[in-house]
Parts: sequence; C-alpha cells; structure tokens
Amino acid sequence: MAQPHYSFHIPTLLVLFFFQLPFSWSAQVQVVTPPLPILPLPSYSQLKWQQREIIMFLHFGVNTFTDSEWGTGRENPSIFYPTGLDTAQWADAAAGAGVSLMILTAKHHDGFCLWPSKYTDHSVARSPWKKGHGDVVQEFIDAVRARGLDAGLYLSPWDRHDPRYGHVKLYNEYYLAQLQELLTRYGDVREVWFDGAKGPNAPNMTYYFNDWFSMVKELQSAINIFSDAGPDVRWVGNEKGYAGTTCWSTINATSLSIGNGSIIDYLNSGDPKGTNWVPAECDVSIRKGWFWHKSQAPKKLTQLLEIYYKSVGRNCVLLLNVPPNSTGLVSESDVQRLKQFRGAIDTIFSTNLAEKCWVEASSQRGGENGGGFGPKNVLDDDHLWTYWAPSEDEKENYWIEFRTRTKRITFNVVRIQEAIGLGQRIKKHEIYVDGVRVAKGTTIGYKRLHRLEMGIVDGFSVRIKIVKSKGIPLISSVGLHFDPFWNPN
Ligand code: FUL
Repeated sequence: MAQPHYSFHIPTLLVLFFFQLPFSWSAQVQVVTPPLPILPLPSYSQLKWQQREIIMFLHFGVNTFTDSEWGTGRENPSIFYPTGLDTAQWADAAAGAGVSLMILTAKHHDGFCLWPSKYTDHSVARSPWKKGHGDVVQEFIDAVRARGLDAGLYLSPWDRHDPRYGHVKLYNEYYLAQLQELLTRYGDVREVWFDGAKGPNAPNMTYYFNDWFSMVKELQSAINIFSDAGPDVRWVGNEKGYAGTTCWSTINATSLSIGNGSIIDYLNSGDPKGTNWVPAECDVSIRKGWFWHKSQAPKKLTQLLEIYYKSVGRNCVLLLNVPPNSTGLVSESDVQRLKQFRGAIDTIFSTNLAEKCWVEASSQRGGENGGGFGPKNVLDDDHLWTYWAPSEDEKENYWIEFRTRTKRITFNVVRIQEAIGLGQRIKKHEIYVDGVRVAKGTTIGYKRLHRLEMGIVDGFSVRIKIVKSKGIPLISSVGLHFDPFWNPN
C-alpha cells in the first residue's frame, strides 16, 4: 500500500505561523462567559412584569353604586351613573404610587360590561352615563397611555347575568367573543386577569381555558395571562397580599388548576423542582372590600408597608386594588395614602448604606482579573444582568461581605436580589453582622427583603452566606437600608 506523502511548502508555513499567532494569543485573554442558565427561565414579558413590583387593580362597576361586592346580575344598568368620571385622575393616582400597570374590571361577576359589547346589552350602552354612548374601557386605556403607563383587563369568567352561563358551548363562545373585542379594539394590553371565583350555587360550567389562553396569545404578543394556574402569572393563594416566606417562581403547571382550593399552599410557595416559570402575583385591596364603599377607609401606611415586605419582599409583584368611587374618582384619602406609601418606599430604599463599604466574596468567576463577575456588581443599578458569580470550583459556603473601617453602619433592612434571568437558584441563606446571625431565610428570587426582627443593628461587617443553592448562586444586587417606619415592638 502506498504511503501518504506530505510535502512542506516553507513560505506557506511561515504565513500560517504569523497569522495563527494572534489567534492563539487572544485565546489566552479570552473574556470569561456568563455561566449557563438553570431552567426554567422567565419569558421577556414575565421579566418585564416582575420589574414593575407594584401594579394597580381597579374594581369598578354596578357594585360601586349598590354598596356590594358580588352583584346579583339583576342590577338595572340605569344605576351606573358616575357623575364625574375622570380616568386621568385614576392614572395620576397610579403614577403617584409609582405604578406602571393598571388593571380594570371590564366585567365582574355581575356580568355588567364597562364597554359597549356588541354581544350583550347589559353594559354602559344601557346606562344614563354619557346617554349610553360612553366606554369606560376606552377612557381608561386613553388615560393610561397618556400617562405613559400600561393597561390590563379583568374579564370575569363567572357571569351571573348572561343566560348562556351554564350552557358550556354557548357561554364559551360568548366569553371568547368578548375576549376578542377587548383584545382587538383597544391596542396593547399587558395583562389579562382570569378570576377563579364562583359562588357555591352557580350552574356547572366547564371553561375552555386552552381556547381562551391560545386566543389571548394570538391577539396580544406581550401580554401575561394571570389565573390560579398561570400560564404566565399565578395567584399567590390568598387575598391578603402575602407570599410564602419560601417563594419559588418555579412550579409544576401540571399540578395546577383553576378554582381548586386544595393547592393554595403550593401556589403560595411554588416548587423548587418546578419545570415552569410561573411567578406569583399578590392581590389585595387598599380597603377592606374590592369595590368602593362609603363606609370604608384605606389601610394604614404601616399595613401597606407590611404587605409590601411580604409581597415584593418575597419575590412577588403586588397587585394593589384602589377602587374608584361612585363619582368615578379615586377617593382623595386613597390618593393621599398612595403618595405616602410611595414616599415611604422611596425614603427606605433610596439610600443604600452598602455603597460606602468594601465588598469581598468567597470567590469570583474568572478570578479577580477575569472580568465581569466580581462582587462590586451588586452595588450598581442593574438588578438583572450584572451580578456577582462565585467560581464554579466552589461548591458550598458561598459568601459576600460588606465592610467599613471607620464608622459602623446602622440599618434594619437587608435587600438581596438574584440574577433571575439565569434562573432562580438560592434555597437557603443567612445574614451575619460582625459574626452574629441577624436573619436567615430560604428563597431569594428577584427580590428578598429582610426587615430585621431585632430592629436596628449596627456593625463593621455584614456577611451574606448562601448555604444552599441550585448550582452557583448569582446575586445581582444587595442593599443595606434604614426603614424609619419599622418598629418590631
Ligand atoms: C375574587 C373575586 O370574587 C373578587 O370579587 C375580586 O374580584 C377578587 C380580585 O377576586 O376572586
């Protein structure tokens, strides 16, 4: 057999040598890449939703005029008569609270529609308001857009007025027809709310959720669908606005169903083994009821802050209901409370005492000069895509520490955020001040707030230990804050 014959052409070799050289050099100073994600990951719209932190709900309809929470469906549309309806005032109230998304009850359980639906006459079209020519949904959308905010809509599946309810095919057709109206007539809608509530004596009804969800996604590309079961945002399992102290954005969607009381604990805490990204939304009203009642007043600031720490501070979005009154305005007491609430949040979080500190960590991806993943990243303004990453060689006992030499730092709130764009990872963490443990917890997620049970602490060093994590933990932001409204006693 003939041997292969190699011939070497000297000039070609020289050219190859000189051209290859820069490439092999550059290989030595290669920029360190981000770590691999841990699935599941949020979608683009879910990430956007999460960063809103507080969104606003508006329950408005015939109940506003009858002093009730669940209408019977037999209300005469003539009672709907807001004499001074001003949706721009609603949007101003939301903006004053730093809210970027407002969700209106286009139809509640009573079946009365705030827009002139062509599929029913049980709507604003039969009310004296604007002589039957008004459209609250349109006015709401216009005001929200004019303010640079986003809009969402609630369309109650349970309908106590429409005779088609209980006739499965007919009612699903009706419901889908209304969804099509709402999602094609009014431009971009960022969230649609499918409520699971239904009275005990309501007729049996199978909702065609798959048809509804598919239709929603067909008509709106950047929308999130909320329901007990997602698919984009899940209910947190209560109406107090409280998430679990453990709260995963991951869950197994196959274990969820709508209107199923037995899964509320699962909804409240999520599932570390969950294969779906379905973060929780905490709905609660600023007043006792969802609808406006003359006799009710807004919750106190301390109650709202408690809700904030237990919702946004536990990896969730807070959906705060602020019901317009029978004039068609957000009551002045609520407007003032919202401003106070926003003012308090800004006071607490606008100063980060960690910024004055040296930052060190147990290790860092790519080494100290490897670039990109050092612990200082937790002090910049990007709370998603710049983060501290330890080395992959480190397997446990990850820590990041903030130190000051001259003056003790005094604080009572610790904020920790994970780089959730690469998956939610942290299972257990602890916080130490000068070597003494001051707080511990399980999940972190987008944002975890510890309002210290012991009140104000001071010290020269604050160490956050990540005790358990899926893969390496990725921390995008840390804050040490002072909350003047917090008094643990
Ligand atoms: C519940 C409803 O029954 C309430 O009336 C309210 O709309 C609340 C947000 O959801 O399930």
